[in-house]
Amino acid sequence: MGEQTKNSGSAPPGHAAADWTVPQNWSGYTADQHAMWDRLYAQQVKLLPSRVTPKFMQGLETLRLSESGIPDFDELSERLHKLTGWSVVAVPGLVPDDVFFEHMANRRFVAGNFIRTPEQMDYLQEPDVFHDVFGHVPLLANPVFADYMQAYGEGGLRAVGENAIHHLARLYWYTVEFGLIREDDDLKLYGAGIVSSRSESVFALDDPSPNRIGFDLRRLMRTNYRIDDYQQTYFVIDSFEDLLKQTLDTDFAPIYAELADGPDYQPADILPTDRVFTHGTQAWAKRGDAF
Ligand code: HBI
Ligand code: FE
Repeated sequence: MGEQTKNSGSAPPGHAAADWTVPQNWSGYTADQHAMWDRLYAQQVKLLPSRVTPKFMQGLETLRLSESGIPDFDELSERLHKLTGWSVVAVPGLVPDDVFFEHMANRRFVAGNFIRTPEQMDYLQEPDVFHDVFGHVPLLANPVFADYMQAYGEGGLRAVGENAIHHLARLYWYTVEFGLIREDDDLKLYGAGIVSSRSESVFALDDPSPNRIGFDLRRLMRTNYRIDDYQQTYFVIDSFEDLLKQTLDTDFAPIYAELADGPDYQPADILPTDRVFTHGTQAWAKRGDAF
């Protein structure tokens, strides 16, 4: 995921390198852990083909991610590097923001090397190897999305100096993690937090509860998000090209200054200026019982 933030400057755990990476230790996974990957993989590939952008399915295929156990990061990186120059490195869990951005700016995607337990099938807080590799890595095989991720890392490093991570993190959240894309007049999934979740893969696209509104960078960076439940609003991009172009063409420093004065929008707000695809009922958010 990308929701939590760790303070810059905290030290890596003893077994990690200065850049927080650890050996994946692929030979250390048990048969049960490989079987957990296979189970999650089979579940998602049943749901996704009609729902996700075809660019994601292409990435799964060209990277040969499959139902044959947790991928070996070195082999995966070799294939990915040939396509877009990205590689996948292992980390023990969440890393500080500046470390996260530094890796991304250098086309290294940090992935948790552990996998969820059967009790955590549907929800866990720290990003595991299934979320990170199945959810994030396929689109890193797409040249335009790969450039967007690097641009985000570079923007993140600048934001650290400008005390603006809080606002920039919303861009990651509402695109990389929970983004929707419009393709041939249909909405499709591309966010890693959605495509790695069985229930949100359906909810994000088919449920009448959430809002679905057009991507607008300034508006989005004013919008709070939920980390404890499904999103109440999903932002819809027109294309990866447009997302990349807007990110590269925008000077963020003046926007951060403008955003510092508020207002913040709540996750379910709809504004008169919004391009609305779905005006959600918010029935799910209002249901009353716990998630
Ligand atoms: N660390 N391992 C890991 N994975 C993330 O997604 C991550 C992180 N540290 C910080 C972070 N995300 C966020 O600050 C970004 O969402 C902006
Ligand atoms: Fe993530």
